[in-house]
Amino acid sequence: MALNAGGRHAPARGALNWAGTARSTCAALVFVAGAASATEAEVGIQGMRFDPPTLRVKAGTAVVWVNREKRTNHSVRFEQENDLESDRLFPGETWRRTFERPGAYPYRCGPHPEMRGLIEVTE
Ligand SMILES: [Cu+2]
Repeated sequence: MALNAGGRHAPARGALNWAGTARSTCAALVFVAGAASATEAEVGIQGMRFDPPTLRVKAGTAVVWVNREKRTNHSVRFEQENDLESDRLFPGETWRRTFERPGAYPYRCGPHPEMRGLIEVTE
């Protein structure tokens, strides 16, 4: 009896497992699709600060700096990478850089070196 019951129920359980797997796969796909639209992250520049000063993103993320000042212009300057620097960002202007490789990317503002920020890129 136990064997019969097991024999009868085993396929049903298998089917449920398959359904369960299919469901999680779907959920994973939805999650990935949601994450895909989030491969952009923003750093505001306001009050002579980068906000947030430290931003952690996944590799492949485009970081967009937005100057939200009323008058002051700034830049985004990576001195440790051949002094890669954005143009001056006037109020309302943006600059974008995509980070493909994991690592730590410190930067500062060209005209205001005391303004510092860090992008941490993870796998
Ligand atoms: Cu500045």
